[in-house]
Formats: sequence, C-alpha cells, structure tokens
Amino acid sequence: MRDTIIGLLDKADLAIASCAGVIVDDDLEPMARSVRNARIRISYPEDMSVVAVVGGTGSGKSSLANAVCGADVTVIGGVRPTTRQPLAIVSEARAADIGGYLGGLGVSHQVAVRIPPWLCLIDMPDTDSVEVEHRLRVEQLLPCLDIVVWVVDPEKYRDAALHNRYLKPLSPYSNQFVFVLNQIDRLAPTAVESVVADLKESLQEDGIESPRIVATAANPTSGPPMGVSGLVEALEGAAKSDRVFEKLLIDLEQGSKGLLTVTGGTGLDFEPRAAAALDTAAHMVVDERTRSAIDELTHFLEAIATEAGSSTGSKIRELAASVPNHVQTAAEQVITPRSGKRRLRPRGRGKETESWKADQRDAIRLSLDGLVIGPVRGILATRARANAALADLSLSMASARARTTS
Ligand SMILES: Nc1nc2c(ncn2[C@@H]2O[C@H](COP(=O)(O)OP(=O)(O)OP(=O)(O)O)[C@@H](O)[C@H]2O)c(=O)[nH]1
Ligand SMILES: [Mg+2]
Repeated sequence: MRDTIIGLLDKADLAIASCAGVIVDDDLEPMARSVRNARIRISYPEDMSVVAVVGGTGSGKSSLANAVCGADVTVIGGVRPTTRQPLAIVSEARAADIGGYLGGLGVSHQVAVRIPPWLCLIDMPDTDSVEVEHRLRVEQLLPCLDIVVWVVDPEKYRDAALHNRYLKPLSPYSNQFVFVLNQIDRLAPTAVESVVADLKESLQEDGIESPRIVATAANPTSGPPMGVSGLVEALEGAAKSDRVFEKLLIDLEQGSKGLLTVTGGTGLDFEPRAAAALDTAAHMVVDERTRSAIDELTHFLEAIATEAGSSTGSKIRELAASVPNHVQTAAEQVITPRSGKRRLRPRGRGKETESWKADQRDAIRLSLDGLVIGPVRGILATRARANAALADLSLSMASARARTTS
C-alpha cells in the first residue's frame, strides 16, 4: 500500500501542475496541502497511530485519556474549558519515532508513558467553549490525524454543531472514527442502550453507515471506570497499519473530486454552441448590425466563462474584452474582399445579393473563428489537459481502493 500511495502522490503532483492556470490557487491549495501532509505522514511509521480525543468541553476527553493510560497524565477539571493545548501521550518505547511528526504539527507538549507501542494519544482542547482558539486548533490538526475519537456525553450527543460542522462533512472518513458515549454512570443502566441506539441513528443521518460506538464512564462519581477496555479494543480495530494509507487515499479522492468539478464537471458542449454563435454573429455583421454581433459573441463568451469558472473563466473574460475590435475587423471584410479590390454590396434582394451575402458570411465566420473562438479553444484545451490528469489520478485511486477493499 505504501508504494501505491507514493505512486498516487506523484500523479497528484502532476495533476496539480496541470491545473495551474486552470484553477485559481486558492482552490488548488487544499489538494496541494493534502499531498504535502501525506508525504510528511508517510515519512513516519505507519504502524503507529496518531489518535486524538475530540469533543465538547466537559465531555470527559482528558478523563478518557487518563483512563486509557491508567495514569493521571493530563489535567481534568471542574472549570470549563480545562485543556488549553493539545497534549500528546506516547509510549516510552516509541516516543522518538513519532516525536518529530508531532513537533511538525505544533504539538509541543508530549509525555512518554507505558501505553501500547502503536498508540499516540492526543488529548485535545474542546470544540465548543467560548475559547474560539481551541476550536481552531482542533480544526487545524484534524486533517493530520490517523484516528479521531469523538467524545459525547448523554446531554450533548445530538449537538447540531458537532454533526453539521464536523461529522457530516467528514463522513467519508468514518473508518477513521471511534465514537464514545461517556458519562454513562449518569444514565439509568437500562437507558444506556437506547441512548447508544439514538446516537447511532444520528450518526447514520450524518452519512456514517456503521459507526463504531463505545459506551464509557471514564471518571464516574463512584466506582471504577467503565468501558475503557472496550475503547482500547475499538482503537486497536481502527488502527490497522493500512488505515494510515487508507486515510491518505481518501484525502486525495476528496481533493481531486473537488478539482474535477472545476476542470470538466460542467460539460460545456463548446463546439456546437460556438458554431451557433458564429453563425448568428456572421448574419448580423452582413446585415450591418455590428453592435448586435458584438453582443451575441460577448454574451456567448460570458456564458462559457461563467460555466468554466475559476482561472479559465477569468481568461475567457479577458478575451471577451477584445470582441468589439475583432468584430469591427471582420466587418471590414464585408466590403474588402481577399483580392484587395472593393466589391460593393449589390442592391435589392435578388439571387446575386443572396450569393454575395452567403460569401460574406462564410468569410466573416472564418475570420471570427480565428480571432475570437480559436483563443478560447486554446484555453479550454489547457483545461481539458488538467481534467485528463485528474481523471487519470482518479482512475488510479479507484483501482487502489478496489485493492484495499478486496
Ligand atoms: N459522572 C462522570 N463525570 C465524568 C466522567 N468523565 C469525566 N467526568 C467529569 O467531567 C468533568 C470534565 O472532565 P474532563 O475530562 O476535564 O473533560 P474534558 O472533555 O477534557 O473538558 P475540556 O478540557 O474542558 O475540554 C470532570 O469533572 C470529570 O470528573 C464520567 O464518566 N462520569
Ligand atoms: Mg480536557
């Protein structure tokens, strides 16, 4: 799988290069960032999983991290919010292997304790307190995590912000997720099952078909923690070593899907539409309605620019600005035939007039095709090349995915 991902990253670089000048930089950046992040991630061991505990303030994230480690490593508190900086908890045996990756993510607080060697657990700040900085920090780290443990409590598990802001848009990553319903000691034992079922239903509404859900009490008011070994088991299940690559594959799939809609998704149907616009404009010029011909071609290019969008759209709009000059140039041909001798417009509606008009229309259509349509064709050809590179990347990703699921 490692080699497959490396091959895909090379293709993705090519596709991004083909999209330069076709798609505005701001829209290309997420894909470019995914490729950069993926190259960094695969330079660290894939048999270690960077797992973050994420959720609302007071849901019990820090308590869960302590319970998983079997030690008081991180601070839990009664004042909301408590955790202000991400804290990475790594195994003593392999702290050195993953420390550089964490450092690169800006997670400078790291402690080494006795936990399974594959696990690197990050206790995160909250996603919902008054401290907006906390949420932004979580959102900055989310794309670089291998596994996310979403912690909810019996009151807030249907919180609209959690579902709409995070879980719905991130549903393609559901294999990377483990859901924890914490504080079950606060529920009547008979109610736990129905709350878990309701949580499952809300996750399915988000597009997460078969969520892994664990019910826990990380720090119950009385008695020992509950359900923590179930959480560790779920994490072990989620943390197969191919999972790191699978997540990177989804990053690339999501990125290229977005770009493909810009390079080819609109189906411009350019040639027949261009031929129709040229025909109409040529008729207008010969009938001495130059202004209408300018409007016809300008509107056509504007429509194409809008549908193509992004940098391609801007370039077509630039060309549209020259349409009046080009139409004037073409109009002059009506009275100046190729021989250089003036051939005056015949009078009346007779055969001679009609044949003169047909000749002039052909000449004008040809001229406008070269002056106006040709350059647009060139711009769209560049877009088509970017589209082809992205389509090639998508094909390779589809076959990589078929191999991971077979
Ligand atoms: N009853 C009960 N209380 C819990 C449980 N887990 C955590 N708590 C309590 O909930 C409070 C918040 O716990 P934390 O672990 O600090 O919560 P957190 O999600 O890390 O909160 P922030 O750091 O503010 O985001 C503390 O008073 C914990 O003792 C639980 O399973 N049951
Ligand atoms: Mg905390």
